[in-house]
Amino acid sequence: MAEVSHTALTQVPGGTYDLIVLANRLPVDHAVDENGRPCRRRSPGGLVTALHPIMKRRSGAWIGWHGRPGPAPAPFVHDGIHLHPIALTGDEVDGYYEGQSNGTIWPLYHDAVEQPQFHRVWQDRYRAVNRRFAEAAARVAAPGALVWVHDYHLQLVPGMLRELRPDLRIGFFLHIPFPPVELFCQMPMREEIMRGLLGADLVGFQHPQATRNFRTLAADLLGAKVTDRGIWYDGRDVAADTFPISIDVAEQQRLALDPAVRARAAEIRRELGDPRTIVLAVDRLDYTKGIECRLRAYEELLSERRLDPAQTVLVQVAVPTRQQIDQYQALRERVERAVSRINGEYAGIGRLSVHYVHQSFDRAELAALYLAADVMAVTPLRDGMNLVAKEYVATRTDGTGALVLSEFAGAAAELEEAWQVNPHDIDGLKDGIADAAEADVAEQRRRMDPMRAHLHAHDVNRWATGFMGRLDRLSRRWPRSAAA
Ligand code: ADQ
Repeated sequence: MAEVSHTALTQVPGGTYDLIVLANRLPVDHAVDENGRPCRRRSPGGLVTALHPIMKRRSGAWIGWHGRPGPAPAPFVHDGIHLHPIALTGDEVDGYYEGQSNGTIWPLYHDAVEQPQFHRVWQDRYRAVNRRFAEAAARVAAPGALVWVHDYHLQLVPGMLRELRPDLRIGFFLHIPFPPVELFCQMPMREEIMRGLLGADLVGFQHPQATRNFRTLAADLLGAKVTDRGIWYDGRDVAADTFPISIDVAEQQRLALDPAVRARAAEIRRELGDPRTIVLAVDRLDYTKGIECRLRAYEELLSERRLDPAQTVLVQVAVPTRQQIDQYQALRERVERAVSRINGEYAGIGRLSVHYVHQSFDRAELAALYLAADVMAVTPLRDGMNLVAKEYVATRTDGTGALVLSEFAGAAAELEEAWQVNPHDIDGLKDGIADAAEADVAEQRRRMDPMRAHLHAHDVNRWATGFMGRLDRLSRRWPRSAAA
């Protein structure tokens, strides 16, 4: 990605922004320029791509952590967006980010596939950091501004911000699943989190089941009145609805048609020894992504010769993530042991059965991998959406390729023609992968074409404008004179 310059703001225009995004991280990463000097680059994520044009057009502000413990840099402008960094101490990174966000909420909201940990000191730091975000937004928002809060790190912010600035229109979007009552109710902060979310005017989820869970919890836990129109709580109406996130389909397609990317895809196939079947998996190295079940299924398929060990390669890209957290270190060890066991048993000299890559790639290399793969295995145990599945489909411009997709990924509600599997059922998972590997081109296209058409009609721009348009339209229920 091209580096974009940034300039420090000499005067921060406090209280003037009409549009504010709050997310745990700012949309820039620390990097090094061609002269070896530190610089900042726009992060590659889909959220940034989706919001960037709107933020630029409306001169919006983005509030988030800059990614390192210690004091925050002064606000600055980067690529047309006003960035307001939030400072976190080392203890807050431990308690709010690695603790309450990723040690409690992340596993709990993903079906507790790993045991959530509950610690009061984590909860205190989560509250303190959420308050800091809310106060920062309250300081810089113009009267009646639209504020969009993102994800599980900041669930208390809507309620806190509403108390500080009742004039604002507040939206919240959860990128991960929202759990059923039985699981959510384990959380010591359960009422507080529900009240925090219900501080928003509009709460958005990836999947209809998450929206249903939220509405049920609002009634059961807080006694809110839930009707077809919305949720009536604390004298206000709150809308809750489903807004499945998507990808930049045009950009993905542009990459797929780039001759350099196509040449690289052919080269990858050659480098892998031109096997008959390349199975690809691309995930953050996270216990929710179902990597171990997938390796088990693949190993059994080789052992039973349903996949020919001499003619099949699995490329498992596992992006490093949350490496300070014990559960992630333990997962890495287990995955790497399984990969060496499979290679020890089925690889030959100069021929691996599993290529395991614990690295981050740029978009072009990832697109080349998608083009090279005959079968894409996206088999998380639970996932809010899963953009990798959508990226694979959008990249296959000629309608070939086969997507094996977990029914527990949010994307399964839209990509219905994929080979859908239950990743906990190893026999079913094996059948899905084996069938996908055997499908002829006609069968591949029969499934790919409708999925590709769906993505064209539902790209990330539609997601962002759909959510913001809905929030924009919601009538302002609070007088502007109440502004701070
Ligand atoms: P994630 O859990 O991070 O996101 P996902 O939706 O798959 O999961 O997004 C991963 C992104 O990282 C994709 O755009 C992918 O291309 C990229 N990526 C993967 N491997 C990479 C690599 N080796 N190098 C560089 N980039 C790589 C959370 C939720 C999801 C939800 C998203 C968006 O957990 O369910 O879909 O947010 O809402």
